[in-house]
Amino acid sequence: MNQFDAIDSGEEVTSDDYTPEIEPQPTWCPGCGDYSVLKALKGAMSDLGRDPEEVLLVTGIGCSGKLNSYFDSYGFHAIHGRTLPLGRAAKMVNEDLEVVAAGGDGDGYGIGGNHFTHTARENHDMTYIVFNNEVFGLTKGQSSPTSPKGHTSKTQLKGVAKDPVRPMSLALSAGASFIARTAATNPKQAQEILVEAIEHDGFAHVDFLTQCPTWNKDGAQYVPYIDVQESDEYDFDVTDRREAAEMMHETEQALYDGKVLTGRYYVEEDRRTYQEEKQARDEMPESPVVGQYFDDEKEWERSYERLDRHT
Ligand SMILES: Cc1ncc(C[n+]2csc(CCOP(=O)(O)OP(=O)(O)O)c2C)c(N)n1
Ligand code: SF4
Repeated sequence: MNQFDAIDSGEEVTSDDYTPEIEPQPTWCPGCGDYSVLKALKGAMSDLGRDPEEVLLVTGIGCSGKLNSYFDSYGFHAIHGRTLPLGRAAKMVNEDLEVVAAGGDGDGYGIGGNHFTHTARENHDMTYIVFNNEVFGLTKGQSSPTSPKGHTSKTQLKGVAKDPVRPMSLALSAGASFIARTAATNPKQAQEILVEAIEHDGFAHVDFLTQCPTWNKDGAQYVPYIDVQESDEYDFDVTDRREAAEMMHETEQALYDGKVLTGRYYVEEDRRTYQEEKQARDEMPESPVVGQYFDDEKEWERSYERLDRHT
């Protein structure tokens, strides 16, 4: 039994359970792709029957970071680029918690890029949604790590001189065990992919293409998507690392040629999560540490004694 079993009221969980009682008027621009992420995430949680009390949503700084103002679960609005270390820490002390981290491409692949590679490497059991709109939205459209080479903005008047980050390839080489790309224009697939990502035991990375009609009118995010699992044109094994790498490479190039491919790219089921690795080494208890805070007074007295020794 986990600590959340008592919460289960037996009633069906619906998307509305994730809507704040006093619902704020979203400050996202009309037509912004971020609305789709909110809808897909609420839908995924209700498909999974997860109560809001069992869920922690950690968001970064950016338009995307406003997600937890409109999503009623436990929430933490982290500083820029720091969703993953916070989410990891929460999951380490309370593994019954469903941890979802979410932020923009600037947040995740730029300032938080180091955390991205190491969280993937360690295979923490959590879901990471990156709103990939290819610009810094909140700070008014500067070029971001996923902006195409040559992209012009107020700070890049002569066009970006760098090649863009290839996020799925990066996640794969770093060691993520579930990698997918979906698009705001594809709400059904987005919701299904989020269900699979959240259910996955290990680090699940979802590159979510979100259009920014205010600052990135030329992005490929508006082009109708192709689902690589549905299309006869593509045939690859999502459990085969080499085949997945080739498909990712093709997909990430295609985006910059104006063709949007989406789907599941890599799924590795049999790898231990970081929590399991630590438990196998007797470095982490089987039951959540957060529970011991309430159950085992002595343990905490001992740790306070240890603290005293350092003062
Ligand atoms: C340490 C730090 N550096 C810079 C900023 C300024 N800043 C706020 S949001 C943002 C970019 C957001 O872009 P992105 O992560 O792509 O999210 P979006 O707004 O597009 O959803 C920046 C640079 C900040 N808040 N903190
Ligand atoms: S600036 Fe772009 S990303 Fe931000 S809310 Fe508006 S459309 Fe969305």
